[in-house]
Amino acid sequence: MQNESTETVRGTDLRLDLLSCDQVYRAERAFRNLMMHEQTEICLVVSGVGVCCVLNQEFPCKAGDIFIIPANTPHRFFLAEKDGTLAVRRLRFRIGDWFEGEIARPESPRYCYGVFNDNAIFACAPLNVRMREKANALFDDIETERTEKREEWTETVRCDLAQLLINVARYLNCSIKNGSSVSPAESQIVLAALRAVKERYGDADLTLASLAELFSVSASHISKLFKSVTGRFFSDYLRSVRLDEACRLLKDSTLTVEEIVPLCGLRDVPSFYKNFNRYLNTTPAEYRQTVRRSATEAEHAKKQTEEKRMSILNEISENLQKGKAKLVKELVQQAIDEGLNPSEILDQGLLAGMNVIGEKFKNNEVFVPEVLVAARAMNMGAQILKPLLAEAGAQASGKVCIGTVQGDLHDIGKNLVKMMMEGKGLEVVDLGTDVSPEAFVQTAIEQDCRIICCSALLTTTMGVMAKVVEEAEKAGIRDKVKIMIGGAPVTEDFCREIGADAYTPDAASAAEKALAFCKEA
Ligand code: B1M
Repeated sequence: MQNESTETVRGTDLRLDLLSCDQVYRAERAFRNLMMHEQTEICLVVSGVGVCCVLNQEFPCKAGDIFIIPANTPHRFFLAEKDGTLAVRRLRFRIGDWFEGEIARPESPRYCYGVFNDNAIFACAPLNVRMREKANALFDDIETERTEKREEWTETVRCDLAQLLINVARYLNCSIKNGSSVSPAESQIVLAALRAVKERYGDADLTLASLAELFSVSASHISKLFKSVTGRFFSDYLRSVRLDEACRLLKDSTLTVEEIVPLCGLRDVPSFYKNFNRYLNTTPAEYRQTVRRSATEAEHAKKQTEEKRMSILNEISENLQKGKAKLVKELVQQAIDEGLNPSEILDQGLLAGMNVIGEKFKNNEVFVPEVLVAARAMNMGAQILKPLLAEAGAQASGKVCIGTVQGDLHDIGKNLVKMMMEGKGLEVVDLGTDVSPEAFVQTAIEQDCRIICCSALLTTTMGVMAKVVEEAEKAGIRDKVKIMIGGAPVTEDFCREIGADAYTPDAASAAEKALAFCKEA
């Protein structure tokens, strides 16, 4: 992570770049001060064209637009233009509990939800290309930070974000309460005050007066600045941070009130009780009891949900092994209705059951008939999942042919690959099982397929895949058609050895690779 000096430089950079934005406008119902809101969200449109919908208003947006939205808007989302895609990255800030970040999935095909929490768009501005790159890099930093350190934001990132917020707010011409704007030097003072509260809330000597002394300005000046930028009085803010910490300790530790008070920079036990009661409307003991009770209840509910989830997945797996196709179908539907993720139903329910059958088959504990009925149950369950595994809004993006190679009758894996590919919007010509190399190549030529996909489950039939490659070369289509292979005994080394273009271990990665090949074309 960056050190202190990088942080300052980056902050300045952002400020300068913001000053060179091409164009700026404000939404009609813009609020006066970005920092006045408890929760704020910054959304950067990374690519695409669409609209930002907040309540009943729609604001056109395109790559590079930055939206700043205050808290508590119930109905809010970004929507791509028809048939298009829109990627939006968003960050959520809570002034009291700095920068709780969230990144919307940039790969979302149609829209990204935002948690906008008030009743109007605060402001938006199109950024110039340089600033857009900067903002994007900043989001990257935050994302790395979030992934690697989870919720523990480093000071550098906090500073960058605060700088971004303050400068965007200033650039958007958000007048502050007294009508004057805050200079960069003044915003640094506010920043430092915010940091001091975050770092030194436990120090009872931290007061407005001590900060004023530190910056060689009057206490009333800092107080005015702080209120202008954050919308809160410094003393209120400091108290709320201290009380928050006290609440955290009451909840997460066994410390007594007498031990907690000095840790939170609070003056004495009686005034702590008084403030606690005044601002939280309860006593510390009651608070501790209530949060612990709700934590236990939440834990219990979570455990129950997990048990329920596992129980239905186990039921799917067990009934699949027994070949109860109708029941498996019903259970899969029930799992979907209960909100389980389709991929976990596939992996931990259907495929888990199929793996058990495979092991038993190998050990001669079950025989062909049992395996066949299990396979039927697997196929019926997978059919229910098919529309859910398909990506919403996927466009027709290429044609492929698929089959299980000559001599091989296993088709469950091949069918799954086909299903996933269709879900990605690919057109799939299914040649079935026992497909000869000539049939693969002939179909690719006649139907103008971009990819030939071969599946093999027997070590004895893997060799047919090499013949498919040879046949494609012989027919002169090798430079136009990609050959993808897969199936339990197939490996990456084998793929290289026979000169095929790609090996993928499972249906999902096969579909992704195929889509990538089609996009290359
Ligand atoms: Co057979 N069978 N089987 N079988 N069968 C296996 C494969 C076996 C490993 C069982 C064992 O002994 N443990 C073994 C092969 C041993 C070997 O060669 N290494 C075997 C055998 C020996 C046989 C017979 C020879 C048995 C006999 O008759 N004595 C015989 C052969 C028939 C023939 O094909 N000519 C035979 C018959 C059968 C059934 C007909 C009973 C039935 C097939 C029913 C059907 O498919 N409609 C069957 C089954 C079901 C199995 C097992 C139990 C399950 C296979 C399966 O569907 N798995 C299997 C044991 C096992 O694998 N544990 C076994 C679930 C499926 C989703 O996984 O197909 O691997 P899979 O697909 C995966 C990935 O591999 C990948 O994606 C899928 C999921 O993400 N993938 C690709 C697949 N294709 C891909 C293509 C790609 C990319 C990824 O790009 C193009």
